[in-house]
Amino acid sequence: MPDLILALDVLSRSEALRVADAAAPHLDAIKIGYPLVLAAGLDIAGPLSGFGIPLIADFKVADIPNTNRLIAEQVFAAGFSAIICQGFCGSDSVAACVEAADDAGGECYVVTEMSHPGALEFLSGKNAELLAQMAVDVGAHGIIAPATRPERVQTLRAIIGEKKILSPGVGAQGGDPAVIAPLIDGMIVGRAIYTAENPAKAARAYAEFRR
Ligand code: O7E
Repeated sequence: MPDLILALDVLSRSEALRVADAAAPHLDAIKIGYPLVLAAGLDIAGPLSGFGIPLIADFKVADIPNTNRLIAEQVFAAGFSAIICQGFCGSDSVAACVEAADDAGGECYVVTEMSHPGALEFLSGKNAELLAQMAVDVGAHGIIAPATRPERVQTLRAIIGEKKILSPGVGAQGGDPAVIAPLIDGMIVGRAIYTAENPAKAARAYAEFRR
């Protein structure tokens, strides 16, 4: 059963710290990305690190290897424990993020199939399976796979074996935590916690699905 990872896509420093403070006792990691970093600055990583749980950088890095490495080095220098990259740029681009993660003692996760309906146009089926195999081949620490499609998570699990699966799509996107929890290593939940009237209570409810 999985860790609970808060997707903290709020748009101010004060709101980020309010939600994180309430939910932190029930969390195993916090994931932040463009919404919060563009609104509040990368410096937000400092106070969020103060909650004592790992911070995951979700910039879905998707560039040439040199640029990916430069981005990944900035991420780890800012205090993050893990970075998320896209796989579709190819194995050399992903390897650049994996190497930067290894150098920093961190982790790199590769997006395979995404959770939204439009993912079915390009980022699913055989392509997702090729991305998962590539993530294994370049030594990534795990993949991102959709809580909205548990059967696809099972298919991708068969490819990656013991590597970790972090899975968004529970709650606001309709994924069922009871169904997906036994299949994954990390459950990513955003709006169902940070827009809740009582984020602590919401986080505690999702934490019930942890190991
Ligand atoms: O729907 P929510 O509010 O629970 O938020 C889900 C979070 O997961 C949000 O930050 C979104 O950007 C992210 N996400 C998906 O929803 N679907 C995906 O396929 C991939 C991600 C993601 O985070 O990728 C990297 C982990």
